[in-house]
Amino acid sequence: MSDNKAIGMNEALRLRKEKEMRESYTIEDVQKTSVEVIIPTLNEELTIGGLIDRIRSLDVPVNTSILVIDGGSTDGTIEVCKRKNVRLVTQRGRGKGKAMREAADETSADIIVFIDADATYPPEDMPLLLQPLLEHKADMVVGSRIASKREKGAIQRFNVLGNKIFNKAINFAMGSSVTDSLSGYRALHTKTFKELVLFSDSFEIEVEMTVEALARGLRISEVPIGYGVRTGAPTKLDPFRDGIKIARSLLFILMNVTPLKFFGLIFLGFIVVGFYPAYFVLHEKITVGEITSIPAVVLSSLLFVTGAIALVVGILSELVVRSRRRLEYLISKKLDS
Ligand SMILES: Nc1nc2c(ncn2[C@@H]2O[C@H](COP(=O)(O)OP(=O)(O)O)[C@@H](O)[C@H]2O)c(=O)[nH]1
Ligand SMILES: [Mg+2]
Repeated sequence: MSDNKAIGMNEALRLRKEKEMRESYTIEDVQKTSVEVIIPTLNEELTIGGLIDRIRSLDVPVNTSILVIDGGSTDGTIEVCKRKNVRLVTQRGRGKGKAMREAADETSADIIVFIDADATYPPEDMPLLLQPLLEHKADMVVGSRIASKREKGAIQRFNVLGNKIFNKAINFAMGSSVTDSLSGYRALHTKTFKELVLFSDSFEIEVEMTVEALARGLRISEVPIGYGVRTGAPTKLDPFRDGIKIARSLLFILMNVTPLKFFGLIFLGFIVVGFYPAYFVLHEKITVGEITSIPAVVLSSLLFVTGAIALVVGILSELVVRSRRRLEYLISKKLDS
């Protein structure tokens, strides 16, 4: 994150806060910590009951409660939740991302853990997610479905490829090293979640959370978790339709967060392509002595000019983003003092 001075300032603020928290950190604090396990559901009657039981039988030193946020299930999901006597909220809007944002407004717990209702993420791994948070070693902990702990076939090949491309794009833009930007198994303080500016309604919420957290200089810690094959109802994620939606959102998010890199790449693209007709024109001038290929002159000029415009847009956007972050930093400092 060396490319951003504003993040440097956030970093300083974060380090100060972290030091203060570490000094006051005790086992009693951990025991007093409340955790809300938020489960977004849409027609998961076959798996939700078992998942609730598994969460309830966890042995963790914190006060754990469960909140199911339902997207309008038409199967027996609601009945199962009622039978299990679990807190159930029906979301107002549509989509998993919207459900997660609405659920966060419903909880008064200190920490939120998001987990899918399809029981593909093992709740037994939850202590791994909570530990770095409780020890103040991370601001967001993500369960990463690395190959070694993943059941064979749990993620389709196409989705693995998509995940890799998104991780690479994020890591290039943010200078990070995330390995599973699409994971839905995440833990963070409720306050932190509410500070993230999230607009995603659907499955883009995960990449948005990752980039937003990185842009704010928050520490993302990834812990390897198991990941099972979906055995209940079919997935709600359409790899093509949702993949395109995620890619589109990621492009816009990165454009908003690191505009100079984003438009800088477009600039480079135009310049590299523009060199070809420019070379042609130069070669003609040197060998023939005069330029006859006017289309090549026009084409290379257009490409260079378009590239230059992209660069100017990138520089201006970067200035806007940096001053916005500075303002955010000043406001948060004011609110803290
Ligand atoms: N509340 C709510 N939950 C949803 C919605 N769409 C999907 N889910 C739930 O979100 C979780 C992740 O969805 P899933 O289909 O497993 O996606 P995948 O894990 O990416 O294949 C599951 O528990 C779904 O039941 C929705 O529109 N609203
Ligand atoms: Mg799932």
